[in-house]
Amino acid sequence: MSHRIVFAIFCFIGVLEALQFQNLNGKWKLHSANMIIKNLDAEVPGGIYTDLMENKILGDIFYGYSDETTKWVSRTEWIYETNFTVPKDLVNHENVNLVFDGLDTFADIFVNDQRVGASRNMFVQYVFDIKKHLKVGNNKIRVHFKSPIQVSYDLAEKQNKSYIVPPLCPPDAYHGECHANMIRKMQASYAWDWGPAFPSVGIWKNVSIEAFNSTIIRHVVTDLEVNGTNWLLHVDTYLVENHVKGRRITGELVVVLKITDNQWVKSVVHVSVDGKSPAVSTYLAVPKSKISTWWPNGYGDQKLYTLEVTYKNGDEQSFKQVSVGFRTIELVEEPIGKGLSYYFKVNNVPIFMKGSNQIPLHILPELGQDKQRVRRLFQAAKDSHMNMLRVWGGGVYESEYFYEVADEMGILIWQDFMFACAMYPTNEEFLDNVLEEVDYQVKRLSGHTSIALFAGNNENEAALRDNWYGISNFTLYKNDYVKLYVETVKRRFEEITHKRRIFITSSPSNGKQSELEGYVAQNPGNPQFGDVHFYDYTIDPVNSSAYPLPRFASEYGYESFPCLDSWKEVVQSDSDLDVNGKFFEHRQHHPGGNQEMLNMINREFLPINKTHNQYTEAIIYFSQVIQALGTKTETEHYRIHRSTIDEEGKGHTMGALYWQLNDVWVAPSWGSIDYTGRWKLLQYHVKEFLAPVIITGYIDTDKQLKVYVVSDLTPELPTFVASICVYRWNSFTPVSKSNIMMDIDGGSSKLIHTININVLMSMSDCGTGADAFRNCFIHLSMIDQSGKQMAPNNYVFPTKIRNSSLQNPKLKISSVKKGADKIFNIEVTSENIALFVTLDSHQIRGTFSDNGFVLVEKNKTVIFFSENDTTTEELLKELTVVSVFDYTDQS
Ligand code: BMA
Repeated sequence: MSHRIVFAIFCFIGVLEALQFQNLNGKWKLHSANMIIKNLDAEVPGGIYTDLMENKILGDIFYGYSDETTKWVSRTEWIYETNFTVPKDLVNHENVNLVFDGLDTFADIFVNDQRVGASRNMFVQYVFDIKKHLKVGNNKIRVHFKSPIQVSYDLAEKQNKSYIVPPLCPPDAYHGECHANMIRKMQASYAWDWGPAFPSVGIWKNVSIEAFNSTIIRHVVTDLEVNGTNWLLHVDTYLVENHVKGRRITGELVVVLKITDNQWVKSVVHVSVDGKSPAVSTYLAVPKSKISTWWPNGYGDQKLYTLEVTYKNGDEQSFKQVSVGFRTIELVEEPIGKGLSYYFKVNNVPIFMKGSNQIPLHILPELGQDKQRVRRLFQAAKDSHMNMLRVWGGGVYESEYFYEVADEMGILIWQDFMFACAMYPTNEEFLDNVLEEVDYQVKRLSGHTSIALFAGNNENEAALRDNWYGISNFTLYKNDYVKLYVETVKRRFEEITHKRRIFITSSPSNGKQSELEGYVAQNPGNPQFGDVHFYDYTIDPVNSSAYPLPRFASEYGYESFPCLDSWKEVVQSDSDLDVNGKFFEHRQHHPGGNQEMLNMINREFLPINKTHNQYTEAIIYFSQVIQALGTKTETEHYRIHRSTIDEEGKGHTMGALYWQLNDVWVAPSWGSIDYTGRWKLLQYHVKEFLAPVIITGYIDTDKQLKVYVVSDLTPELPTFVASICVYRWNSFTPVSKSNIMMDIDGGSSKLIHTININVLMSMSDCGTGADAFRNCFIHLSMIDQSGKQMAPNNYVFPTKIRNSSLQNPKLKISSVKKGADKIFNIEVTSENIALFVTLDSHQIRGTFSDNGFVLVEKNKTVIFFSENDTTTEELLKELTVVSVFDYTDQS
């Protein structure tokens, strides 16, 4: 196609264009460098495991022990190749670049057998000048990937001569690879305590050729400030380097914010910038009165506006569109208790951050780009009342689409830089590499409305201070820490964001206090400052007094087993479906994790006898119940204490992000949604314990039952009636009921009732002493004056479930009726109060409106949202319902 025709076509659709792009995605060829495997079809973007599976060289790598048997893949060098035709007008441009949005990780790149460059960082976009290598007609690109295992090993060897940068290898239980910290690749691809080692190689993002004479817009980075009655929308436009020696980039940059179809704010900048590092800054003053504010999920709408940036030079024109949500965000650290507060204000409103930690969307990074996968994750987060997700530092910076959906759904993102649970090198080469990464990722991501903050690393301040790796020269490693996260990452971050964005060096950390202590605090987990990560598998997870009182809990949680249907998809034989067997142990990477779960289960429940063939099923069920209950207790504890400052100055907790939302394979893990997409019982509980208003209670160490109402809503709640009912296990009619009429301010927690538990039990005719605790439990509910439910129902158990006199509920699915499209109403009938009633639709995939619930009535209707078309008969055939009683040893 000639230059003129391109011009004419774009004129017709209203855009001038003489730039040219050629997409190189699609079918490539793949060989091992030793040519033992050759001429395979490969897909770009993609990755080696996917390609080998597609070509049947590998079976399903998520099956059986494949993480062990496929280790040769990441020890092999691989070559991706493609041939393509280039038209004359493309080569005629003064600048012709080959652009890889993501190369994983170490590759040499050849165009027509000439080496044009190399890559060393999976998180960087690589742009190679190929003007002199490309010819009209047929061309060839070859990308030769080294083995990441070999490279990281070689780097570690080299380093060892000066000093060791630990950890050398992950714990044996990970079946992982060593020295992930030597390289800039998804750290978890070398295995983690919830994931397998599949250190992929490949062209994991788009690849294209761009051709231009002047420049192209690469990034548009926006940021907001309030100035009186206006929003100041700062717009930094980063243009592509012009390789022509001495060439300045001149032209016009038009920046337009569309407010409505016929209202906009515009800025026109005359550009004349150095061709080497071209960037243009401008701002728009946007009247606040014309704009609807963007709010996090649960606080209002997520109105997004379109910002269009156009660069013009003669007939060359480059265009980029980004979305802007108008909001302010601050991290408030001011004196409180014996330390500093640590909470977010969005649009000046203090907001309790509720949500979870997200691990990579897929262990094969190219599959993490899948839009459906992204949307499902966010939909679950949104439906579960989350307003924040943490993109954790051992994974990847996620796809563009990921952050777009976060903007659209009002889920704020706590964005870690990709450093986790390790010390890192600080030689010049490594730091240069990190600078390129920070530069690219901050420009790519920081304009997103959803991004609340960037964090330097995950747990590395704590690892250093608490000496996880047994190092003897603290100062040496501390200096390295500061060099990397402060002098490199933070400095570059602040240059790009003009210090208008929030940056914290680590999580957990003490925020400003860590800075005062030279960025490595004496106690990075100090509850008086910053955020904490809390894990203790020896405590009783349902006892809230076991939990700390931090300012912000950014990680905490418990493991559970995914359900049997998920395991069935990955076992080699039925004999592997054994909770005490080799396979379950192989997939448990957290050392001692299965035993920890058993201990937690046995403390609370009496699982059916070991010899019973339902034992594995029972343990899976109980593991999910205890995970849900523990995480619920802990999260409610944090929410309760949003308005507390205790005598030691602790409290004012304003964040609860449990670990972890998703999974990367079928294995025991902290995940609330398993790898196959099935919701564990935790996810159903999350929907309730993160509800905007909750009623909750616990029995404190002085035997006082304390009942709280927590409201995250901004306005004051209308007067409500809270009911505290006591039930005997053998009757649907409560034995006592107290109603409390109350008000609560918006954004607060209030203690609405305190009563000695023994007094309550004897008042309720439950008996005396331990007997009373066996016979009864407490049910909490909350309605407004018109009788409308205001919070999910809740419960408090005065003793362990194993000591309670549960009755056989003889649960039944009494009817299934089809509602609207793919929606079914399921009626569950019970003869007695039933605990943690769990429905399962097995082969018919979908979610329930409610699951794992406490049934205090004879009948309950649950809605089932099927993913696929099905019939009532089919559903009825698959459905099962169980409760604690079914899996409890009655002997
Ligand atoms: C924290 C996380 C992860 C880990 C999780 C559970 O340390 O940052 O590294 O998977 O706990 O152990």
